[in-house]
Amino acid sequence: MTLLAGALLLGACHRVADSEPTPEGTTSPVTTARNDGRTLRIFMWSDYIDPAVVKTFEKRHGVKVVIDTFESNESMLAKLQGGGASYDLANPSNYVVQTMVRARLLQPVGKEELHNFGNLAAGFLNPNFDPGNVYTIPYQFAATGLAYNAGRYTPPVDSWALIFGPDDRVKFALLDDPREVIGAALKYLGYSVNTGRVEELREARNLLRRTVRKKGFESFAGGPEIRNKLLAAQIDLGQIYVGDLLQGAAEDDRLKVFLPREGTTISTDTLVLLRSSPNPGLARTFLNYVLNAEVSAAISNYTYYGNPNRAARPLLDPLLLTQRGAMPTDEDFRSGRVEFINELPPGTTPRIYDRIWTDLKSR
Ligand code: N2P
Repeated sequence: MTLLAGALLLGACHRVADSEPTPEGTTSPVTTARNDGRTLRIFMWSDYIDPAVVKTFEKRHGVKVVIDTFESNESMLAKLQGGGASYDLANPSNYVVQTMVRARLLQPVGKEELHNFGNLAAGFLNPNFDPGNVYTIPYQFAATGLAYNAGRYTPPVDSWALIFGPDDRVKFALLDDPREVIGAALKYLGYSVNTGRVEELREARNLLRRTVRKKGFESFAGGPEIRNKLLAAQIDLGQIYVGDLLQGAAEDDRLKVFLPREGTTISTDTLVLLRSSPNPGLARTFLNYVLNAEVSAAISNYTYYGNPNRAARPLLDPLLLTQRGAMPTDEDFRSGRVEFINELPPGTTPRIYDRIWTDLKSR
């Protein structure tokens, strides 16, 4: 219930009727849509699905699923807007969904056709970034934390100061993700991760400039890459999406993660149907499949990400339900300590964020 109550603070509104989850493909038809092609192409965050679940889908439907991965929303958007890639489904975070709608990249998911849509927890339905769930289904989520390998280094405090403070000995990596990096600096300074105030953004930019000039700054990297650097004890600290770290902790229990005391970011990652999808029928069959309780639970039990599926909850690994990074508490949300990244209003603000990022990456 913790997760649900927290998620309700998202600005979600209405409740769907409680109904029994419909098992996919066994006792009921998967979807009324026809399957138009034999290959489904998905553009997804890396390490974000259980390969066994993909294999089962391929076998059951006699199709091939090709998954290409990305490490940030911005790189995903650049590839999709560049054209040329013919994906059926993509996996944007909440805060770029409206950008994709405006760019006419999406078509409705057709939730009426998805028998398993009713499995979703009410707190995740009808979100402010997609009223009525026209274009998105919630897939997974997690907060972003700071991680370390206790075999190499134990942080003296649970604070972003380890990275942004004056100490120059700690070796660290940051996510190659503009909203996460700028968001972390803003949180450290006591500001909102969605601020449009020029003075606050200038302060964050100056802090980040000093930070990437530190001797200890190792690199900008994707989540799984940071996990691997921690596993190999190449860095002391890494900013990381919590699920990516927990995947590593399952392998080596010296890997630890915490949510810094000044607060941190969270986002919901969604699945969307691209307007240019060559196989919208097969894509909807897949959407319905991942909404199945067993399938959804298998995905989160493999990836260690937070799960928005109410019917899947009893099947989740208990570890997931107690991990604060994967499942922030009500108090984390209420206090603003864990803050959702929202889309910035079109205009000058997104350009300021872009400029800060370009400036940092060119240093
Ligand atoms: C998976 C990262 C997903 C979290 N590697 C991004 N919000």
